[in-house]
Amino acid sequence: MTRLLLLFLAVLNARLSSAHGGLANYTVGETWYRGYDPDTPAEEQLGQPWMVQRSWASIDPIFSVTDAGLACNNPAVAPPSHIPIAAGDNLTAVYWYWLHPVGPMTVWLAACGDAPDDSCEGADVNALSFFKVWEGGLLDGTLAEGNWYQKSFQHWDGSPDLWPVMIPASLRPGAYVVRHEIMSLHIANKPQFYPECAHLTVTGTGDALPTDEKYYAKFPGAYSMSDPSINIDVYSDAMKNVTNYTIPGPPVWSG
Ligand SMILES: *[C@@H]1O[C@H](CO)[C@@H](O)[C@H](O)[C@H]1NC(C)=O
Ligand SMILES: *[C@@H]1O[C@H](CO)[C@@H](O)[C@H](O)[C@H]1NC(C)=O
Ligand SMILES: *[C@@H]1O[C@H](CO)[C@@H](O)[C@H](O)[C@H]1NC(C)=O
Ligand SMILES: *[C@@H]1O[C@H](CO)[C@@H](O)[C@H](O)[C@H]1NC(C)=O
Ligand SMILES: [Cu+2]
Repeated sequence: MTRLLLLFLAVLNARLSSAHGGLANYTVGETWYRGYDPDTPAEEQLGQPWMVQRSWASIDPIFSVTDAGLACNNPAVAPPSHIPIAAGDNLTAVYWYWLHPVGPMTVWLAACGDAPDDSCEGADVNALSFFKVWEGGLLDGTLAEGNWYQKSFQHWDGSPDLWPVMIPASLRPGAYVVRHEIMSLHIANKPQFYPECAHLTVTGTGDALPTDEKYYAKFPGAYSMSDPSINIDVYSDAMKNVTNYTIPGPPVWSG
């Protein structure tokens, strides 16, 4: 009895923890870039010449808006390589599965230096100034039952969940940290944050960066539990029929 119960609990626990997830790979056109895999030993991945993503130790969410891992997850060990991409091209984030339906998804960039040959390897991601280049929230319907981008990007047929986002065409060339974040709000007043970061070398002929301070944010720092879009119970009577959702953080800079 006890053994069976323990076995059952172990299986249940594996199921529940696999309900979380993260950003596994990136694609640019037909080219795939391998991300960090928390199920593979760290020593087989950290420092490998092909690695383009900051490391993340587990698929579990971050629960606190003041966690240092809100920037680029934990422990966010810097990779040696950068993904080359032209401004104006799409970077696609690949998730092998995603199960949570409620909450916004955002993509951010932070410049690591001014020269095109600069690297993000030495960057302190908690000190970088990130600006948001894309966001997807409630597309239609209600907070509780509506069609969030987070719901619409999921596939249930075993094919990967793809999240394509354009790098602004006018962006100044250089090295950038790209930060993808899924915020899951399916548990009342207990937001879950799933950030992952990679390093980019952006090429192009543009010279733009946001000039207005209102576009910039740091992690932690960008979010607060006093934000009604973060500390929210979407299933409460007061909220469940609401059909608008204000995505937290600064406005999107589109170049
Ligand atoms: C995707 O990333 C995983 C690790 O997260 C890796 O095992 C796999 O080889 C990658 N796929 C491709 C096509 O690069
Ligand atoms: C490129 O990304 C944009 C979102 O920024 C998306 O609307 C568009 O469908 C993507 N294009 C391709 C070819 O995936
Ligand atoms: C929410 O909408 C449902 C269906 O229209 C309705 O039955 C319910 O009374 C509404 N709840 C509130 C709090 O407005
Ligand atoms: C919906 O819009 C109203 C009016 O702008 C705003 O006060 C409220 O916070 C919004 N609701 C959500 C959940 O973002
Ligand atoms: Cu989860």
